[in-house]
Amino acid sequence: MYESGKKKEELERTAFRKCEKKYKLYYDDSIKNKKIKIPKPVDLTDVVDFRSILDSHNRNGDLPHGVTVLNHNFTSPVFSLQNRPGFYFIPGALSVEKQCTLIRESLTDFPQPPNRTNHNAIYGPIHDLFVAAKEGKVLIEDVSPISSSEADPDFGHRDGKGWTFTTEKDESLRKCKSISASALLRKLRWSTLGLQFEWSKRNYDVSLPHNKIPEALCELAKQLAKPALPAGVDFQPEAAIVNYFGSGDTLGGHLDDMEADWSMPIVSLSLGCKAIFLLGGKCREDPPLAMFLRSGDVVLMAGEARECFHGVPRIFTDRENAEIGPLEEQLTHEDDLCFLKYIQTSRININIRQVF
Ligand SMILES: O=C(O)CCC(=O)C(=O)O
Repeated sequence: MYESGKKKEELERTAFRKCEKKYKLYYDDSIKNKKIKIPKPVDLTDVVDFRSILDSHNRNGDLPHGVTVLNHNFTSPVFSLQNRPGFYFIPGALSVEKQCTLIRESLTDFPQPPNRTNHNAIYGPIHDLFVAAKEGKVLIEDVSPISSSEADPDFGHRDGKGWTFTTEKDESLRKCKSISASALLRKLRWSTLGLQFEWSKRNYDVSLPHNKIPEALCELAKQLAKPALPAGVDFQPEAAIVNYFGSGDTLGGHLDDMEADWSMPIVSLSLGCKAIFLLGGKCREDPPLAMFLRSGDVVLMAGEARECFHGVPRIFTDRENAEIGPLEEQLTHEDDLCFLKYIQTSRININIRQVF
């Protein structure tokens, strides 16, 4: 998924990298007070906005040059780009209720073992991270050696030690390595569902323990994939990557090329704060097209579009630009406030794939 091999200096000079730098979050260092961080202004006039394309299409049937619309039975039209065959954008494809359900699941169920997360390599599998963060728990290193019969097969590198959550403010714990659950939640960058992706090998490791993709997500992805498929061909969701973005987080330009059949789409769902997505060409030298991704938008990449570099150089976490009003109106129940607090400054992307 992440291209290696190319020298850093070569990558820095490409059109894709230049565009990433254009939109990336930089702070204004002319501000004297170091505690106040003001984002540097960025010119967004070249960023394609499919929501406003949708509005004007609904009003008077207008479409900008190079954009076409497919007749599909979704509540929202499906847009495609003449110069990027296989790329589809469905603005507002997910209802606000569905978005909220997926946000809750992405924070509670999806990172549960045997699904792996970026934390596995250091801490091993972590159960109930979101609940632990809500309860103010702390993950501490348990230095008592564990026997091989107790060892969890999913545990990465743990050198005979384990990590456990505690609420105790015991003096003796001061000597242990520890990290708060809320810090871990902020540092959660990805979790994998279904067949587990092994980042170090850049491939799916079918021998790793895994559960099937949850039924509701599987059905949703199958429905959403339809515009990218010929009639009668079905999409079989086998794996998904959930990406979690906080302020300043980016996803560098890459190709998703570890799946066997590139005619099958990647179904990519956006939740939470607005982002900029870059869709490049088949090489990094091709200037990418920048577009906004908002909560509820869905992108499909199939066929030729699977060969196009893409990435996320920016998410907007400030009130004015995040555009999460509908989520704020929906997540008002007391039980939902912790999800609201998280998503007010975060973005979640779920991308679903057929592997074989
Ligand atoms: O966050 C996004 O919208 C894109 C995610 C992506 O490109 C990936 O995980 O491969």
